[in-house]
Amino acid sequence: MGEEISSSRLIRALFCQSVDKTPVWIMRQAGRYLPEYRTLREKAGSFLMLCKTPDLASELTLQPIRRFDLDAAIIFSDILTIPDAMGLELCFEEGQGPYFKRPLKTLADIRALAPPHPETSLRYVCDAIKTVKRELGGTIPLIGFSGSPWTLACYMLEGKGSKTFTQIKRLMWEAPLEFELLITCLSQAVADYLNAQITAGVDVVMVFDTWGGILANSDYERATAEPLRQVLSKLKREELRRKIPNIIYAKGCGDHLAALAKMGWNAIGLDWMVDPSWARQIVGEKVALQGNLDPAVLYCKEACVKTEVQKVLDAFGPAPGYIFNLGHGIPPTVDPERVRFLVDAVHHFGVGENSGMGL
Ligand code: 1CP
Repeated sequence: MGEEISSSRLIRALFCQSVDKTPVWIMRQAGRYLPEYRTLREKAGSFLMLCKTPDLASELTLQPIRRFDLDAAIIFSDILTIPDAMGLELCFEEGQGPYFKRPLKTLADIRALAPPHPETSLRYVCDAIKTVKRELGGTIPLIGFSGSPWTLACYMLEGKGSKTFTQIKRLMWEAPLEFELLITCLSQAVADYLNAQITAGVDVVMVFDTWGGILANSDYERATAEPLRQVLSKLKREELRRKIPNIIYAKGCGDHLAALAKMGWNAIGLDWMVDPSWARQIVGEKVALQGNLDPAVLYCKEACVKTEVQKVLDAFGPAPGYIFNLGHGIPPTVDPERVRFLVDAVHHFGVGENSGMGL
């Protein structure tokens, strides 16, 4: 079983080895665009109930795998589970995004924080991982994930989503000591959480630095680059002789690709604003790249999806070390049939023998 996973397309591509076909998976591949997700969410009553019930989280992880010929599963959860386990109390209300009942309001709130114990307060994620691994039976790899320390801190100060996240920036500039305390605590929390997911059985770990791109160039190093380095230095790279590759998704961070490559991530996830051949030049041949189709393409007719997929494949080229994905998560109103077309088009037009699907 371990052998099969280590020779899967995704794992081989993450280690920059050759593959029979370009691997493809999709950020947020489980979610609202799938009718079977909406049905289960309605039955469960809330998003959090889905995350915290291992059988439901496992079922949701597998839904897109049953429908499409995907090369990886990603555990159904959310990046906001760490702050929830730290006592901020994650809530979801219909028609609203996620928010925290108790966001960090004072410097004393920050000083009182401690990294959670993933084996207890995030045990539901580890249990869901074990169930999914059993269900997958060694067919395709399972990806575990966390938000980056900076991205988590953005939500913890603001209490909810934002375009500007001014609260965390104020803290960073006005109270550098407490900022440092918060980021250091989160770096430990992220590393512990990912290591617990590795112990539970994930084959790959991915860190989402969704908000690294809102930082001024001069703040990037201390706010997100150094914490990411801390996480990476604590991250297990092997578990029971299985090598566990890692991916950093760095939205809006095209300017920092050289720094990210130098940190030692196995792969970097790119958004659609980055030119693939330029990115390849910057990161060299030893770092895999993942991405970066504009998610909006999925609203187009099939012929157009096909053209845009081919453009992305051509831009990354045939060299080993490439995984097809969108540049960000799939929007909730996309037609699942477009996703099927996309996945099959990647396998058809990517590297390897064409499978004759009549595209
Ligand atoms: O039914 C619903 O209304 C919930 C929608 C939903 C889903 C399906 C949310 C709320 N999270 C998720 C699952 C989720 N989130 C996954 C599942 C695995 C997968 O199939 O990929 C993953 C990997 C995430 C990661 C996540 N959550 C990120 C990082 C990636 C990214 O998209 O940038 C972020 C920033 C979040 C926070 C979050 N959770 C949910 C929403 C709507 C948001 C964004 C909030 C905001 O910024 O306004």
